[in-house]
Amino acid sequence: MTKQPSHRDAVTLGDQTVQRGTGGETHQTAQGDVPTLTTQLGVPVADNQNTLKAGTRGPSLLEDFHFREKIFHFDHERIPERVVHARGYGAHGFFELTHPLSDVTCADALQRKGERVPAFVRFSTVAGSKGSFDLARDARGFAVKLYTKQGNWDIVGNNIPVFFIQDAIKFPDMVHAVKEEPDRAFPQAQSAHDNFWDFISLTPESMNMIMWVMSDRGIPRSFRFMEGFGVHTFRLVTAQGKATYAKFHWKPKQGLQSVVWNEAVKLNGADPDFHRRDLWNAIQAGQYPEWELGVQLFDDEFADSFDFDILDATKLIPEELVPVRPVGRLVLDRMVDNFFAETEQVAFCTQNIVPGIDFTNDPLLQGRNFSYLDTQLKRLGSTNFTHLPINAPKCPFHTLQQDGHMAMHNPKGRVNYEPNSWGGQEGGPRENPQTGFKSFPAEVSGLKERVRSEKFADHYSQARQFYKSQTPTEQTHIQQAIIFELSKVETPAIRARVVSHLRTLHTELAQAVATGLGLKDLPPAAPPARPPLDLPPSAALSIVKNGPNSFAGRKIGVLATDGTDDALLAALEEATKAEGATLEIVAPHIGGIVTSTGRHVPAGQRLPGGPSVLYDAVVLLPSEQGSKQLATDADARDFVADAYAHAKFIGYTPCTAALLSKAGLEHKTLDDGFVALTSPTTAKKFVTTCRALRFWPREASVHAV
Ligand code: HDD
Repeated sequence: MTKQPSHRDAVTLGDQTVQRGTGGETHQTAQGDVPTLTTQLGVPVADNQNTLKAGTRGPSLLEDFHFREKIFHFDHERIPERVVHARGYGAHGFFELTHPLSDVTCADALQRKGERVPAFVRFSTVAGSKGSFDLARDARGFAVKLYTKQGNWDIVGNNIPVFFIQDAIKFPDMVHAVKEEPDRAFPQAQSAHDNFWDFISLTPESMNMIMWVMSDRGIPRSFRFMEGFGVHTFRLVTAQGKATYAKFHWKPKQGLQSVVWNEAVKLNGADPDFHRRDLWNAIQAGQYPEWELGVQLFDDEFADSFDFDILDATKLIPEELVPVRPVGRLVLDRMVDNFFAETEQVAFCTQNIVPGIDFTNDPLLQGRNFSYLDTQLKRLGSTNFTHLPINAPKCPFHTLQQDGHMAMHNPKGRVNYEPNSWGGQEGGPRENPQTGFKSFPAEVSGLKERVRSEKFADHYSQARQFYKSQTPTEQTHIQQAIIFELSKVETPAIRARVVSHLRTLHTELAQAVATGLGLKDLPPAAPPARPPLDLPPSAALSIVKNGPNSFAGRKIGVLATDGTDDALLAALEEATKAEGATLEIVAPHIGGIVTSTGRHVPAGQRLPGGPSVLYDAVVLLPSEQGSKQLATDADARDFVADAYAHAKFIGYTPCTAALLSKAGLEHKTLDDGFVALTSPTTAKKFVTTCRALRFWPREASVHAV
């Protein structure tokens, strides 16, 4: 057989010199600093483009070990996604103690002011699968792993301080109900369907959580702008064995912020990765997000006097009753090197606690302590998942556990059992009654039975309190969210059953929802197991009341064209930077624009790919000529109309009248959410105005347009 001539030669493509392979494809070969590709076992690879064949057009040969290894490994790339919280995004950082808690706990990480421990945090949605979109209406996971000197401590929380159910035995039902329906496999990442609301309508203990998820907490603007909560009551324990109850809070230094529902719907199309991209961009830009860890501390006396059971995870303790005491700061300053190795393989377990921290008898927490360890085995495939670098402790550790799939640390030497009589170093690690973990010796008594405490029976009071604590804008959002969701429910009886619960919870809310659903008669109120209390509002429960006092970390979208006023743009750039915010040019072409002074400014987005939902505020800054062109462009019209409808602050120049009018807005009727940019000094005023984040007074009129 004659050998075919080789087509391998060097060609220049753009700014790169590359090899051309026998199929005409281009690729680089190892030279200089470029390392040689190898098999898993280090054998150098000569050709990564062609399988080994018998003859140029001949059959592929089984002998090709490089091909077989490559495909074999590829075939096994996927591991089961998490049964809940499948879609998530993680980052590294540290926890720094600012206010030691040595008076209430011997936990090593909480002793010395200024001391830092490494941290890894994974944020997530709950219901959607791994590839679902970020702006689902859902709770968000907020799972923190602290690599302390006494072992790993996981606080596996959410951005909502309460939960749907009181007992872990109901978790599979609750999750089945919210996930896609099993026959049709939809809807994906949405609670707006019959099964979910059917379950909810039969589970009144979920009412408090429902208020939270239907509020704007269910559609956060970014992971950086949401709170985190440990949810359960835990125990802090001193070396002397004194215990104090504790609830954990993470408060974002960046302030709270959410989007509106219509924006969320559009964001999911415009950028399904909106939240993960936001975290990535912020950390890469050195804008490290930060949260303050706080604790609510209380004793048995408070627990006994409190209206609810502190073991009931569907209830919170208002901050007005027990203030949040600051403890430290969590800073995320490094993205992962590899998503799979770290974010996908990180294994959080509620059972991961350290000396000085302990569980309580919360029946949800007790059940979780089984579930997480179990699920990691299924997901990661081996009891040795703790050997993965992301899961391994960063302090010394010595176990006598051995073997199993993928064992990377086995005991050294002869001794793998205890007690043994070898003594000293040779005898291996031994238990340590002084420093070892000791469970708080809580007294236990009672009959063995499947029951729930009477004190768990009030399901409406805190839900009502939450609703009452919101601003009118936020209350409207809750009403609209429930109307939206129930309008997707096909079974009228389910809708009516939910409204019955709402009626027990808050009559006006029930009435608004009933009207929105077109229900002729308000269904009777659901009979409560315990008459609801009328609790006072709590300001800490509202997002709007806890916004930032700065526009830092937010993003302005500037709609610009060739000829855009350079002085105004430069002033905006400066004011934005001074505020710690970012600015992105949205232009007719991705190549960017040339301003009035001939300066070339690159574009961040081409207009059709850069709708205003991607930004916290927008500026309309085209030239006069550009403005005329944009006035004929549907994407430009939507850019303006959406920014207006989503109550965003809008900066504009006089020449944009035609564009505004296409979006249904006239100069003379513009509200206070618009700032005219007439001189460079007004640019600063615009950015300062944006600190309020949204111009909420506009919202009521938006629906009337
Ligand atoms: Fe859970 C994952 C938070 C109740 C069973 N849960 C998971 C994650 C978070 C939470 C943040 C993702 C962790 C990560 O990023 O890897 N879960 C909560 C909160 C709850 C809660 C705040 C109530 C207070 N969970 C809960 C119950 C059970 C589970 C009652 C079971 C009885 N959760 C799991 C799980 C998951 C999980 C099946 C799926 C993937 C994983 O654990 O690692 O074990």
